[in-house]
Amino acid sequence: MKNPFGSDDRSAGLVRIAGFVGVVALAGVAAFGIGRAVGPIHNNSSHDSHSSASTDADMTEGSDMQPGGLAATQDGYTLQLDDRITASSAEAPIRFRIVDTAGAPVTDYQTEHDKELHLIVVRRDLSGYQHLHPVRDAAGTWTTTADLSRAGDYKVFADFAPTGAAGITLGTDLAVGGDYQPVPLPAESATAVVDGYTVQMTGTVAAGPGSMVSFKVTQDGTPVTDLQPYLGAYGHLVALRSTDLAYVHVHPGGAPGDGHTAPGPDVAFHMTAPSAGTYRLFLDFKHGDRVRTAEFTVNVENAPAMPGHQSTSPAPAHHGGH
Ligand SMILES: [Cu+2]
Repeated sequence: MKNPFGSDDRSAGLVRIAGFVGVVALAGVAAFGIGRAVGPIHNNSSHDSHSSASTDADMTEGSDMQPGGLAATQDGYTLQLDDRITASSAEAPIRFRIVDTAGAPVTDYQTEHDKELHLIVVRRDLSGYQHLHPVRDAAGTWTTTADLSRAGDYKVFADFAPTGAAGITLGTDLAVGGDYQPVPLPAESATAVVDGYTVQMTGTVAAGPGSMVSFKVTQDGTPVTDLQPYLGAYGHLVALRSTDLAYVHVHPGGAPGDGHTAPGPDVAFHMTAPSAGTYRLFLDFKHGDRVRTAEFTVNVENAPAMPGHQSTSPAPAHHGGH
């Protein structure tokens, strides 16, 4: 690890994310209720029906902020691992299926970011992040290998969209036998170093509507302007909440070939945080024909108290764009 003894020193932080948690809670409850009724929680068409819960149109963008990955079964789909316990190995096999309510493996998927399914494997202490692309057979069984050389409890996320359904992220547990020595989360930082690249994060994310965050990639002090497309973008970002590994959806801010998105040095994303707390961000980018992952610890702060509520802390200067 880059910083195995990293403290949780919030004063070191450069990145502050303000969120309107109060309003988010209202919008979230409405979105969740509707989502249960019609199926997918990512149903964007549910926006209008709860807009009265908010005084700001931006706040109604909330259904997409419902975090995924917290359940192995959701919206009628189940992530089924063949083996929930495995021996440590640098090339540990992982086999799984996505099954429907009848137990039948799903074999029809939509392509998202160039792939039918994205598999994220990470240890519970948020170390050892891996973004994998398993291969599916005709019967619907997915296979890949992961580096599970270190013992511990792992979380496996499958991010996919069945044909005719909304995107969904299922999460399940995978135990790797041996002596588990969890490492503390590295301290908050807007700068990450990986493979000789330095990546600087800028931007403030509001919890409700989402905001743009940007990452500048430099190599030996020189901005990298020839990033290679990876998964249909110049970067792929996953954010996980440290308390429960909630999987936060992040969308690229532009695509290669769209006429205005440059191949670096800056890569932008639209991101939301579902609550205050500490998050780990994993940015995959491709350069020199290799995919590299820059990791950031970000502390998301609570929004100022809503009108009518008491607060003892001074109001932050920044109100998430208002
Ligand atoms: Cu992927």
